[in-house]
Amino acid sequence: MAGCGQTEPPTYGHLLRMGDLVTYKAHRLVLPANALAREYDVRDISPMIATGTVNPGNENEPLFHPEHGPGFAKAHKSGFKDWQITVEGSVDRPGAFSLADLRRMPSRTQVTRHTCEEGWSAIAQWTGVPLAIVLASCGMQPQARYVQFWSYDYYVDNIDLNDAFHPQTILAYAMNGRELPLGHGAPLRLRLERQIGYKSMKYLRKIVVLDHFDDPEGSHIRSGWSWYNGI
Ligand SMILES: Nc1nc2c(c(=O)[nH]1)N[C@H]1C(S)=C(S)[C@@H](COP(=O)(O)O)O[C@H]1N2
Ligand SMILES: [Mo]
Repeated sequence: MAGCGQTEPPTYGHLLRMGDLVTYKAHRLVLPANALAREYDVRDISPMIATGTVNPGNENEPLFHPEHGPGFAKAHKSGFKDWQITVEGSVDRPGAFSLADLRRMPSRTQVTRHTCEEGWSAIAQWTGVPLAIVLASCGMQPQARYVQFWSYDYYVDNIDLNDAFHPQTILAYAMNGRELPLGHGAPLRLRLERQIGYKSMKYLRKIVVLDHFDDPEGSHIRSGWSWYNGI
């Protein structure tokens, strides 16, 4: 299941996109599939600002999604009691998980450095369930190649299976030992420690397992961001 054959980012035949492909191939060649990003001590935790969307329920946010923003605001108001994340696509058992469901699953805690493309970085402790465990519990189908994430704001992105099954790739519900704060992606965010900050999506709503690369409206790479941005 976690065989993780190489899957290449799309280049659309663009010269600049070829750079993505080269970085991707170099990383995949040089780093063992499970090479860990550096982990720090809790004493290294630093202040971290919340950036990008800080409340997807606020209609004044640039990435506010008219269809999903109001639902987020409602869920936030009730303390995410009825919130669920759905998992669908190429899995034997599509399903939905509440926060309680996710907290009952095995967890991983890691102190890691977040690096934003804007040039700042910060160290924080993240706790959550490894994505691999959630995917396995849904029965990944053998033809699956990508895992796509949808947020409550206008944000959709995907990763390959090498990253999806990496031990430090977690669905985080806690930060620095407390519930994930609103600004940092409550109630659930991705932590993808071997890529740059914008790949760690906040405010997760839906996970779709894909056989083929899908680059929908609102994805980063459509607006010119690298699909693979390893650090
Ligand atoms: N849904 C969503 N996820 C997101 C963003 C966003 O605007 N919306 N911003 C990204 C960027 S560019 C960074 S640097 C980090 C910021 O995480 P933080 O707010 O916890 O510091 O989240 C990433 N994930
Ligand atoms: Mo960022």
